[in-house]
Amino acid sequence: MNDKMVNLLMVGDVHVSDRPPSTRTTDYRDDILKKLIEIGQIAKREDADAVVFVGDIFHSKKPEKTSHQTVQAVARILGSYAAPVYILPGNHDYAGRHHENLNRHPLGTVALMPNITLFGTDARRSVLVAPRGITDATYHDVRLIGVREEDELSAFTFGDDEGIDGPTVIVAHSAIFPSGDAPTIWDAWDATEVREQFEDDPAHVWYGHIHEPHGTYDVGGVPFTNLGAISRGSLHEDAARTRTPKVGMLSVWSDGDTDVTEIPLESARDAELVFRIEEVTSERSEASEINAFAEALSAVDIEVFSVESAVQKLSEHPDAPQPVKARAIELVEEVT
Ligand SMILES: [Mn+2]
Repeated sequence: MNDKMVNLLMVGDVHVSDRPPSTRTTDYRDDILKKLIEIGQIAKREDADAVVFVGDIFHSKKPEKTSHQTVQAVARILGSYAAPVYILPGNHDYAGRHHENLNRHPLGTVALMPNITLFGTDARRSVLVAPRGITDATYHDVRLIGVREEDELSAFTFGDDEGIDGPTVIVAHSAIFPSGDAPTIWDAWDATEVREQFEDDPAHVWYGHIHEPHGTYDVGGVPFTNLGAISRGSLHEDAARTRTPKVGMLSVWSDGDTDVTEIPLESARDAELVFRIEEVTSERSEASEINAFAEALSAVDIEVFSVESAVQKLSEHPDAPQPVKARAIELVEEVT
């Protein structure tokens, strides 16, 4: 039977920040807040059963870098959504492997809003989302299982927990790439490797963390989707100047079929208005020095995909002049 669905409004990396990334104009924070407001309007208009964030709500997990004013603005906007909000914390939202410390970070404060639930944490790995207004027992809730950035591939393995026989959606903040596209320099996963972990097939795999959209693609009968970040933080991203930020409505039918509807954000402004394109071009020579420095560092064994470890290695490096260190740390923080 295929006659009832749960509509999940899926939102990619957000990266709210008081300070704009170096490539962006000063309106960066307000641009993102407008997108978050628009997402609430879309959820209402499309009658979403839930809004699901796939990680990295804030760019900096540090309280001293993310102001109370910004945290409160995010809390107020997400708290005003008519639908329940489920948030998978991303690597920018907490110190790696330490979910118990989320109460020290901006996201822990946002999660105090009564309609917001964190999942994918040690305390709450999965959540059940019910179709709104439906109490008929013949319809099944959809289970969302969170996979975190620091998790191993085996985290994608899941079983039928007792009493749960509705569809399962894997929501991941992970470096997954379509088959054959995974860059070798990163600790990235080929979607085929992820697919091989499943004992029972999930209805869908939806992931964030990679800011460039991969769209929806089939991996051995399981659909995978990444629509990219809703912010455009970096010109390093190939498509940053041309893509329109999108969210996606993931409709999950009770028999496990899914549909994805991509919804472009109308509040997103043209790239020419949000990027400091001319200034950034003139800063390229500075960037190339930093690239040379980063290359030298690659001789050292750095786990490049972990921002924390890379920043720590950079800040401890004896040969780097202070301004270069500071700038390099900024760039590293912008990458993921
Ligand atoms: Mn991330």
